[in-house]
Amino acid sequence: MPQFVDEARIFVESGKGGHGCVSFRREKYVPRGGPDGGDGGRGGHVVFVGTPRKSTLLDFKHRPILKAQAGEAGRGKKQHGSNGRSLVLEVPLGTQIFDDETGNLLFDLTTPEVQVVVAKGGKGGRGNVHFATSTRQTPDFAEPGGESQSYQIRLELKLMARVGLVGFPNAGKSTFLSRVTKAHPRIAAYPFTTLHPHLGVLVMGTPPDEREIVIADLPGLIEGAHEGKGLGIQFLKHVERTEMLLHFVDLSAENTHSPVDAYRIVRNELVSFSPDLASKPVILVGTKKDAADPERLDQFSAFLEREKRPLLFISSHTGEGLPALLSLLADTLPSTPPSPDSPDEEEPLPGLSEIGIRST
Ligand SMILES: Nc1nc2c(ncn2[C@@H]2O[C@H](COP(=O)(O)OP(=O)(O)OP(=O)(O)O)[C@@H](O)[C@H]2O)c(=O)[nH]1
Ligand SMILES: [Mg+2]
Repeated sequence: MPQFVDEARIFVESGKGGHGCVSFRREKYVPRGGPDGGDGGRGGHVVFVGTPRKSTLLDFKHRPILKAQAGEAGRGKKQHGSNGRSLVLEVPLGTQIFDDETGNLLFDLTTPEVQVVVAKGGKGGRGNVHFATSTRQTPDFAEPGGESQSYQIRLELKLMARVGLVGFPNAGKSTFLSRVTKAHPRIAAYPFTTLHPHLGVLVMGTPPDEREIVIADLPGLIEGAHEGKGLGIQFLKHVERTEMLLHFVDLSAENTHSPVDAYRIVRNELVSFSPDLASKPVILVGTKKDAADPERLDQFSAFLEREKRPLLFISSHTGEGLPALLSLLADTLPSTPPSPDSPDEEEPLPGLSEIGIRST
């Protein structure tokens, strides 16, 4: 499992355009050849593309400066300089690109394989062949290549999942994910087994009505997570884009807290992180039904009834309760994810020039 890095600051620069060439035809028996200086090549762009094949921004930690190739200068005999190679950088789906100086969000890469040009390569300069006129037959100048663009940007990954799993450490989140998806998260009988978020794909229904629902498993939260205790709450940003949360509460005697306390503590941490996140629909799930302490089971049932919530108990070991939970999940989630806030999310946000980072 590659190291999980969800933020990176980098400097990107496109390639300059190649200069246009000043040249004149020189051939035997052609005493006064006209201009034949070719055009310079275009500079390479710096392009980003979101892909589900990547899950971390780790690459960028080691490559903080990224430059595309410059265009080649034009040559005599009307030869065009070659274009600079664009730098196409793959980032995990859900990566946001910010202007690091202003903090403005520039692009949000939420659709697979959509490319955005962050720094546009300079135009190739025109060679002197273009500048001959009836009165100026020997133009001794050509256009210089266009300037490059350079920006200091910040990349921030916010995973794309429709459902997020939250709860105390050891509540059984990863076990559930491994049971209902093909993901293989690490599972162990101690807290903080999961050190960073990871995704699993739940496949529901049968073709042609098959649905894929991406679920994000998070590290456990403890009291004071919003002050940095345990692994802190910084990972909660990865469930900000979800449509709903599954909040898991361990009903076994091993839980150091009563289920209701365990629920309340995690709930407080969610509220401390963001009211928006806390206002998402939540399904409350009692876990480890096979090993549930009867008193705790009763206490939690009474709590759920008071809260007018469905009684949902699962055992990821025996499979009990999983069909009921999955069908509630399917009923709660619309069959197609809501479209993102802005319809042209891959387009630069208003106020930005067509391709560059800043409006000029
Ligand atoms: N008896 C029983 N044990 C379970 C069940 N689900 C999970 N466990 C056990 O509970 C322990 C913790 O499970 P994990 O899935 O790693 O818990 P987690 O919530 O992902 O924990 P963190 O990653 O530390 O936050 C493991 O020893 C699991 O085998 C269950 O349904 N029944
Ligand atoms: Mg885990």
